[in-house]
Amino acid sequence: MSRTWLHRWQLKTAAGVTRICGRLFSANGDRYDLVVIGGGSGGLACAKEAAGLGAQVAVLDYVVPSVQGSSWGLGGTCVNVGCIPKKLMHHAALLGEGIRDSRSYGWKVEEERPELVWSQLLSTVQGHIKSLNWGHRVQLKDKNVTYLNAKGKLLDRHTISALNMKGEVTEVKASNIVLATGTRPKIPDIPGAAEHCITSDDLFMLRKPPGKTLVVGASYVGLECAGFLTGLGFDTSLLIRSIPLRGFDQDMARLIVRNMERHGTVVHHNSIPVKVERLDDGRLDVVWQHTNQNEGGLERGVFQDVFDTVLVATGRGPDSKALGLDAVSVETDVESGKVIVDERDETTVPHIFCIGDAADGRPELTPVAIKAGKLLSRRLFGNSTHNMDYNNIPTTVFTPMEYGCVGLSTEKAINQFGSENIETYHAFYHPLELTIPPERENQLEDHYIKTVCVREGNDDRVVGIHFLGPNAGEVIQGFAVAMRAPGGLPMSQITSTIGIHPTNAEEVVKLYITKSSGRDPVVTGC
Ligand code: FAD
Ligand code: NA7
Repeated sequence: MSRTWLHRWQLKTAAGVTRICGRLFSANGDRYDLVVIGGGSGGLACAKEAAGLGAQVAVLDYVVPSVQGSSWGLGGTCVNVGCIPKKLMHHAALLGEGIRDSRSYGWKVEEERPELVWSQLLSTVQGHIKSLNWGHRVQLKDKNVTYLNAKGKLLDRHTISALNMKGEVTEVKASNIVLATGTRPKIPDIPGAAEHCITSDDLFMLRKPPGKTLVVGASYVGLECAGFLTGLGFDTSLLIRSIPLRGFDQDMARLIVRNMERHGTVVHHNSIPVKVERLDDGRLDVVWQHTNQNEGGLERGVFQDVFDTVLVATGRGPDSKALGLDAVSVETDVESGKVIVDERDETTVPHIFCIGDAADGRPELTPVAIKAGKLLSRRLFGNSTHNMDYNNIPTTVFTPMEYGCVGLSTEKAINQFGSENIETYHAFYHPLELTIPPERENQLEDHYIKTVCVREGNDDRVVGIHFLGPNAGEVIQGFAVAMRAPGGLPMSQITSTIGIHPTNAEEVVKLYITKSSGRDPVVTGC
């Protein structure tokens, strides 16, 4: 531990257990300039930036094992059980499908469908994660950030208790505290769910192949997992309670689900799980119910099937109670449990801040947490007044047919500007590379693009861009830059741009059919 001192003493707890206690001091005295609780995307970025600006910094990171016992190293959700393993598995699924497609391009591939060796995929994914865990530790060391693998809890407005795996408690004093503790999966309150179901915290380290899998929940996490499991060759079903991708543009969400069905995922709409039981052979017997009781099924809309794995992706939430927020009067939202913050990311208590997924009302995305963390440190230690701009944040859903978007959904645009002021430019298009393999034919017509615009004088101002197709994230990233132009992005700016041919991104600059014209938006050819 660099440039820190640990003074230790022993305490008898109420239970009579002896605990090693101590106080951790920074090099400059009895307080750190900054203590960050949570070593994920936001916390690490914030800590490193502050240290680079000369602050004395400590980071506490601790992973409470999942209900099924999964645990991981430094780096938080994104690195260990989020973006990174998800994207690698999505890519593995695309590669498998690419091998199949390659036959149409002249490659001699004997198998109808190449076989996945799950253990090899797992070791590749986990190997990469371990290298990232190590990289984060090295970066903290290089920047003289003190790292404690310990669970943080606020004792007072400037004191944190840090409990490590051995049960030892250290007290750490800080002038500023940043909460960057993220969220964890919620498990539905139905019989058998906690005992037998896994979450995304377990999926990426499953020792056995998941086999026939039921995914419960239609957030992006649920859809992405169901999508890549299908692509990897597992028999996969999905339960959707109400609408898919709540909060996203619903035209796009419907097309994504239609495409997933054509791609092979069995989708049960308007369905909720009722119970999960383990059979003698280890498989899981699941009963679910149609929310419309008049549907068919066993009786009054009740259905049943047996699965090897049940993955619940039914939302995420923070563990605010464990942080001791009540003791220091940091306010949280009653419903979400997330920490209430102002535009400077400050909580209801001065000098205590919250960034990333644990903060109320913030988009739950890694680059958002990272940028917020860096900007906060620059305000605290670099004389900056620059706040995070939470508008026009692009994102991508990595379903088999990817969906990238930036700006407003149609629903939000109508809500904000009124339907009479909205114009939409749209097109169904066929990605050239997918028109060749016959296996892709039934999915071709799902590729769709739209720009949502506000009518302004002679031009339309773009307030949302939505792209369904290959490499959607790569396509949308550039358009997101354009959306941030001062004064906004006129539609004429997009349509006057020359396309790059032949690409899928050029279909955005070729948009010309408006929804109000009522014309068929199917475009073909060059
Ligand atoms: P986290 O990264 O969750 O880090 C919080 C850390 O704090 C964790 O290590 C936690 O164990 C630790 N902690 C919690 N409490 C304490 C405590 N009391 N003491 C010490 N440590 C504590 N985002 C994208 O941008 N792109 C994607 O493609 C994407 N895919 C995702 C896929 C999945 C399956 C999931 C679940 C998420 C995905 N996300 C994606 C979201 C992204 O992972 C999060 O937005 C991001 O990790 C949030 O960063 P954070 O710093 O707020 O929290
Ligand atoms: P969300 O967005 O909170 O979604 C959770 C999903 O799980 C959603 O489809 C829910 O259906 C569904 N759900 C929740 N409880 C149940 C039960 N009991 N049974 C069946 N289905 C259920 O998920 P995330 O937390 O993963 O997403 C985090 C953020 O990502 C989110 O805030 C967005 O900004 C993007 P519902 O729609 O409620 O009917």
